[in-house]
Amino acid sequence: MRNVIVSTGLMALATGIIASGGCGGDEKNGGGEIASPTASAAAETLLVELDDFYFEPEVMQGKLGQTFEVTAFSEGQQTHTLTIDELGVDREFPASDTQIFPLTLTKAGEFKVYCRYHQAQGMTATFSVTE
Ligand SMILES: [Cu+2]
Repeated sequence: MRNVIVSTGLMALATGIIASGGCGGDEKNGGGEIASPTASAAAETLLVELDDFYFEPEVMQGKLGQTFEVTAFSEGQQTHTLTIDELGVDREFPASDTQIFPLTLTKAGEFKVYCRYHQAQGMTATFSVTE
């Protein structure tokens, strides 16, 4: 009887390890296999286009503490960056590149979104984070 209980416990443990491994890309949640589906369903998608020489949308908005799944794609001929100093974002996009990454809004305020190469050409946008 005791042996049965122990081996069932081990099976559950092994299953838990395998399930956690499968969610490796979700380390921001740290909640294991039960929390992950809920958390990723709650993450809103934010589409950002980088082009020669502008961002679309020009104004992005969110709430303090919110996490977005950002899908950023470059439609330009030039290499661009998606840079937001205050939110710790600095990604470079060769022509036609697409990147998907999580973005947690850790500060409230109006932040400048810009391309490091083309901000002089007006390649800027605004990220507004409300409390
Ligand atoms: Cu640029």
